[in-house]
Amino acid sequence: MFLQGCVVLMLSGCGSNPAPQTQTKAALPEAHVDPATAGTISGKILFQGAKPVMPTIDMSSNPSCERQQKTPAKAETVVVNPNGTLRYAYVRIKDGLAPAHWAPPAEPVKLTQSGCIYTPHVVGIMVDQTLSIMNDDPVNHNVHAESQTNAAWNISEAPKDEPKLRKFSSEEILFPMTCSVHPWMRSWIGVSSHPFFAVTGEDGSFSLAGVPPGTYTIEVVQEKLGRKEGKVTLAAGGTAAIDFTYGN
Ligand SMILES: [Cu+2]
Repeated sequence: MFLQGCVVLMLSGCGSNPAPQTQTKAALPEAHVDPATAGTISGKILFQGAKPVMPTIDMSSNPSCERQQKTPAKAETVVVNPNGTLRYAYVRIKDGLAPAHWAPPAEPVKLTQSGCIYTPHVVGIMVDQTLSIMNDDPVNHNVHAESQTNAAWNISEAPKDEPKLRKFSSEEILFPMTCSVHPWMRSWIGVSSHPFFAVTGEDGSFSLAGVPPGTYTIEVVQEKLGRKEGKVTLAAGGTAAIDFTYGN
């Protein structure tokens, strides 16, 4: 649904794009999707084998964090859903789109620090889209973007502070967002140059809507289990399916 929203926004919002910031972007034509021929690529990220057991996060070094957990929080490094799929897998079109500049949605993507945990655990955002980082906790956090293609940064955020707003100027998939105060805090950020990405949820599925017809390389990135890719061909106005399987 989110992806569909991106495309609709881009189709209607091209006139209000911010000025291109780099020569590369300036040289690219604005993306255009013909709704009459666009289709959907969908699938599931499966996990076979013994489900990994995630350790309980030790927050004893910071009682005010620990007090916020009704039950001890578990790490989210590998989360296998009850239906045998993987949660928090980042899926995207890696290759196959015509070169174009895709304008980001105007609305920010939110990343919240709550109970001394980053939510969501994996964040998908577009190049030049605003990331709004909130601190819902009664403690200081130190938001550290450990990006490599994009310039890394590290900012402190006081309890209930105004959201910190940041953008990323280059595609980069994935990099960790950590907290210098609480070493267990870690989310992963995927910065995409186009809107065709998704993060799997409780059913492990993804759906990339509004995709122009073509042959595409689809990539899955999981923070611990690594990258996988496969090819799909999407007919005009059609649907295409591709599943990926991780496991041990
Ligand atoms: Cu923190």
